Amino acid sequence: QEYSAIKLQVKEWSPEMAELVKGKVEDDAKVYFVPATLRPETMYGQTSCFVGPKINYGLFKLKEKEYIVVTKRAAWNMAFQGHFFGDKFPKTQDELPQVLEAPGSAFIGTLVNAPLSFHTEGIRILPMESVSAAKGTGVVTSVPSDSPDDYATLMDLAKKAEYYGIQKEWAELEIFPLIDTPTYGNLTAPALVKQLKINSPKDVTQLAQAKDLAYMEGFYKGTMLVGNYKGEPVSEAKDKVRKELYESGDAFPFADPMGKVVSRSG
Ligand code: ZZB
Repeated sequence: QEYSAIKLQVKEWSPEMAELVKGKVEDDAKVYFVPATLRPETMYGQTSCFVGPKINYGLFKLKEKEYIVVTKRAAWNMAFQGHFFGDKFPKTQDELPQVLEAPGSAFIGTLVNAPLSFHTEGIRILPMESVSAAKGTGVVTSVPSDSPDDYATLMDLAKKAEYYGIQKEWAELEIFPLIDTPTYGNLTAPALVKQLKINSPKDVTQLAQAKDLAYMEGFYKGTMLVGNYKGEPVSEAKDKVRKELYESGDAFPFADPMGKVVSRSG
């Protein structure tokens, strides 16, 4: 299965990162967080972007004045897929063009611009404990309308904003309906979270079940309510939105050879 790697450009660093990038990244360079998604058709509904607070991330130089934030493991995969440096191929992970390393916690509060999102003012980098360092890019874009994990995490972040060291409003951006489904209406994730009585991101068994149900219902029975393919079945719109994102340069294809094996085990 192919992931789409979406480019979320940094608009304003968290105070901690603003210090760290000084002298390491040119002032006029572009830096992107790069989540991997299987649901490009839901990108209209991005309300935040998650990192694992304890996971280590690198800032890797992609080309002149362009950097990405992903795990080293993902950067290494990207190197094999031809996304870095045309000429000098890294022989080991240590040869990757990493300019700095930081734990996910350092990024919390960073403001990024998410392609296609209705929140054009930008969305925040927020912590999610269940992000896996061994899958995708270690960065996850959050779509609470259609991803039960994202919805449950955002509810928890808003409830315990102080504990997480975030501003409550960052977790409370408006959730717009994107996809209509016969069984769960137009807000599939909140409906499933309620129906399966999910109270927190720690309810992993129910969340795994909710995720499967949301995937199936969305893909086979969903109809787009927004965007250029409004009125079309999700099964047809998905590839069209993906193609659009690739052509605009806002995303690129990304395969995760190992991630695929672990990913459907939940
Ligand atoms: C946006 C999105 C919108 C997603 C949605 C899902 C849904 P899978 O099937 O297990 O491979 N994801 C990606 N990388 C990670 C990671 N390292 N740790 C935790 N979660 C990760 O899952 C792929 C999906 O899991 C990806 O697609 C991403 O979230 C998340 F409406 O991106 B998705 C019903 C799901 N809906």
